[in-house]
Amino acid sequence: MFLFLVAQKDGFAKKIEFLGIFQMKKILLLAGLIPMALYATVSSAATTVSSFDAAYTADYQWYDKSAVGGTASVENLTGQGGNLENNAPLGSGAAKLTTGPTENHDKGEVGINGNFGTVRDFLNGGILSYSYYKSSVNNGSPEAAASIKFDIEDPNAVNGGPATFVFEPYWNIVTGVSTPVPMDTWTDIVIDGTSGIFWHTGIYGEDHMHGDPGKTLADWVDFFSGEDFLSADIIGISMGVGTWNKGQTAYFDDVRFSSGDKALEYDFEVSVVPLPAALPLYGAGLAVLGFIGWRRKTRTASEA
Ligand SMILES: [Ca+2]
Repeated sequence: MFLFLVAQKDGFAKKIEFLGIFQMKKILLLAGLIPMALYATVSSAATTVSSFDAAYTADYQWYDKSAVGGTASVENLTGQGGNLENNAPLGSGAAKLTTGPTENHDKGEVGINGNFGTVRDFLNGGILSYSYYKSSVNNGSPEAAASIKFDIEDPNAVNGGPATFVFEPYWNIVTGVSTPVPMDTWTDIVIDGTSGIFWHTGIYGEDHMHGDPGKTLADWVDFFSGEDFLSADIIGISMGVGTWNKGQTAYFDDVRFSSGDKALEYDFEVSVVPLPAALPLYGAGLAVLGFIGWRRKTRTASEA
């Protein structure tokens, strides 16, 4: 009888132990799957940008190029309401550029340096795109919104730059006609070699255009026919508002560039869920395991 009881108790303990191991595996599996799922939702083809470096550190690394009273930040749109939050183009965050209320020299700007191929590459099927949102709050200029810019350099020309070629939404709603930018709504921009006009800051002896409407890159190739603009290198991409755009709150997101063998997409989001942040989930799993172990001990003790 005593031996039987001991055998039965052992059997019971083994059953509990088996359940314990089974549950432990299930819990660890769950604890492992949850952060993996979180990680998967924030991992896509897009590169997530969660902050701007204070200065250039490396190619393809976004950095702050703001001047004077301009600011650049990555914002969480959750809780902001309206189209800003509810029609956000990619994820729940976006980049934000601001200028102060009084000074024309304020500029909010961020950018990346790198090797983006030649103008020829871009004219041969390249695409540049982004989404922008112009806030009506403190709006000091109906035409201002986040602009997109190429830095272009022709190292083989005497006056080959670098120069900045600037695409501004207000020149491109009706091409070449200054048009107020829609406010409090997200707008998608898609530019290729023959659509989208850019003004430039001076190249090949041409003067800084100071915001005159400009031309498509294909038309600039024709305009600079005495130069080898097709072979010029695209060495930077920037997003900016200002100068001469007071009181702006300009958001942008989902910046894409594809040309030649380059295919870049940037999603501006306050935070990626990093794996260390998932550790509390593992901790919770371990706590449950501890509880099972405690219960097993308690129940085994009560059987004794
Ligand atoms: Ca985003």
